[in-house]
Amino acid sequence: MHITKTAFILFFMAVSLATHSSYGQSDELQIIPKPANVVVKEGIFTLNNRTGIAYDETFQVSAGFLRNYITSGSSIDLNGKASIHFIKETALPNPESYILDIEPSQIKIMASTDKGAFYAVQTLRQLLPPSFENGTCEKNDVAIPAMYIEDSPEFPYRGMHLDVCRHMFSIDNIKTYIDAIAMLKFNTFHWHLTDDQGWRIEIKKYPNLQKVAAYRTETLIGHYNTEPQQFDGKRYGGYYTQEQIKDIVAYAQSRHVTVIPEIEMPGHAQAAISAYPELGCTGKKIDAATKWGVFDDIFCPKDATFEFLQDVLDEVLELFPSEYIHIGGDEAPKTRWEACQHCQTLIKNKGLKDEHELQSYFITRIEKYLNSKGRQIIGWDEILEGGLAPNATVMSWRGTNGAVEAAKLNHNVIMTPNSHLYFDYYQFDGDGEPLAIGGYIPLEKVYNLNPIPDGLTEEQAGYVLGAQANLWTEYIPTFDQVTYMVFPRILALSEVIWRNPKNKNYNEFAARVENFQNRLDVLGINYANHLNTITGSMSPNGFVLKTPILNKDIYYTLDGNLPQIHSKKYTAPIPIMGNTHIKAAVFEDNKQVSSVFSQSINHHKAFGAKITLNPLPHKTYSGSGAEGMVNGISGSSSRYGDKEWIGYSGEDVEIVIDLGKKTKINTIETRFYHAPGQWIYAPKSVEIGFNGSSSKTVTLHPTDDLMANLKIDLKKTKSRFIFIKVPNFGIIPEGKQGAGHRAWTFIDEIIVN
Ligand code: TNX
Repeated sequence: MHITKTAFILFFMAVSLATHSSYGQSDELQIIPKPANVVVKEGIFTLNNRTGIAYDETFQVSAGFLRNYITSGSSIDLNGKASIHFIKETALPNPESYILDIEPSQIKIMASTDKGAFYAVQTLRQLLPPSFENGTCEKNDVAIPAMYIEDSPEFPYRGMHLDVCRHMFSIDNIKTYIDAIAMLKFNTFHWHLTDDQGWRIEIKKYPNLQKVAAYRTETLIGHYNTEPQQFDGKRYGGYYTQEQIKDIVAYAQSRHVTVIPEIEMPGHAQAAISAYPELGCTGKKIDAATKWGVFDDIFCPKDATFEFLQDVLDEVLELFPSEYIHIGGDEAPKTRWEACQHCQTLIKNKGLKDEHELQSYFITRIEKYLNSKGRQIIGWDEILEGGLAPNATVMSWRGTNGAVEAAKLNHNVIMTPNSHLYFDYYQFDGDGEPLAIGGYIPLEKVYNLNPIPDGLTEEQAGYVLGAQANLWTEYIPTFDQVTYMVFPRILALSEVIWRNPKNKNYNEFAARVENFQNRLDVLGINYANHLNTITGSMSPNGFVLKTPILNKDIYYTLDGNLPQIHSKKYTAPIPIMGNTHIKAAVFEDNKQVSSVFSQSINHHKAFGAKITLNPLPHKTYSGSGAEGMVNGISGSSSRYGDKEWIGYSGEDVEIVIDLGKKTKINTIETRFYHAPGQWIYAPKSVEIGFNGSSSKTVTLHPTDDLMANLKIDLKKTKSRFIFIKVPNFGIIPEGKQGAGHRAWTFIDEIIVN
């Protein structure tokens, strides 16, 4: 069949208009990521021993995958007459597009490339029972509803990252990871292979990388912020041999996944320097890092260092055919370069302004080398500082500013903002989660991401190649925990980058996630499940209880007792008239299927008062807005990213609370988050004022549980207004994470009694 592209699209629109109206939400197709266009047709195709596959060599990988999936998933042998046809169709939007046309008599998979057909196969896979995943399908006739799907990705770069330096995972684990991402139509695996805590790629020319840099003497136990820090006393490490790496690259290719290796420079290089101290500026012997963070010993820009890096890259290029090589570039403190004679002379001789321009010189020199070998570099957004290397692609991780800046400079960007795509952050703000680095990125937040950042013209938006979630593994020692952090958030990301839907419906998506869990169960993939979890929020009408999937039965109590099936059923917001404690749970068939939601609401004197914040909080940490500061609900003691804390990046804040009338005030209380590891500092002091009397300054003392508590006793001050000035902590001191940047301020509920 050969039709022009326009004719094809017109034809398709006609079909979809004709049938779309009958296709309601209740019979939503259970496919993730959701295909762009689906038309359900009459009848079913039956997969059985009369079925066979026909394809030519264009479709070897995709057809081979389907054959293997069906024959190893069931007793169906596919030796029948060909009724699944792979057909080359060039009139499609791009090489990854496909058509999957299921009719009662045959299935047609149409694409211009094997890659497109591979995605058709992944869609078809999700139309088969999950039991195919582990070979336990016992049916001889498997019904597939007839439908016509035309599907195409929004973004050409769809990535998942994995850090194997902080913790390492087996070759089989890496393959499972690649399988999982290919199933969801991702096309890139970003493999973070070198860092301060371990060098994980065999480089034959430098045996000490294997002998020394691959190991650390011990590892931090528990959270970085828990003082005193403790260590396990156990040597940890290992590396992937070049044979193993070839195996992984080939495995990924057979799933149309490109592996992009990351070799970090000039920072995060402590392990390499532990093996070859001359690569650092001081030449002193150091060890691979045993805890997390940002370290001063970085590669020194000497000719010998560049020679080393070029040798390393030569071996890397042999192993990885990817167009892109990731060269890191993040978090490189300039302390050593400032004190290094060689670096200072280099700055002078090259006419550079400072150490940032020296970093740019470093990256540009490596870029030139890689460009000369026909490759392109990707770097973290710090490579913008001191001037961007001419052809570099920027991976924007510190929010989206880096992306905006790079796109405006006509450079390609990949979105990995730590506001939405850091899967090492917590995904739930209740108890029972495994220890994580911090942060809070629930499923819904990932689902609501728009990979195109604000502030770009349409043309500039064209530089956004796509998005990627990062999985840093400081706090992730096992592969079960890797998949727990990744699933289900990867499902939301797959939908966002495959489709970037305009009209999002989180509840509908959550229902598909619940269905997808059946597949994960059969695959034996450990995942987080918070779909039955109740969340609460204050509204003008009272307290609202919700679950991600609609129409679940929620029962609640206000007397402190555990909710039961005989408790009050939730139907409308619960009015709050005084101090209240709500406990709630979801019940299905008389059985409790959620954990107990529990929320105290403090009906203090400023509850529901008029409040203004100047300036407004940072848009990533805006909590529940100004009203959320007096909604009776305190923030979590361990998650500053929840919807009760508000955060400011470097700014001073002024808060005005209007109690409506002159009110007797005895105490004012609040909390400031204090987690120096995350650049968050409580202010040194706070000023509190009232109308008609002079203001008071209160000094703050952070405790070791990440907080600074403010409580001021006023002995019956009378005032209608309360003025609170919260100055920013200021510049983060040397030796701390984020040194030289302004600190973040996080503020909790303001409680007035
Ligand atoms: C920052 S993201 C890092 C990593 C850490 C991560 C933890 C980036 C380019 N650098 O080294 O593992 O934060 O979330």
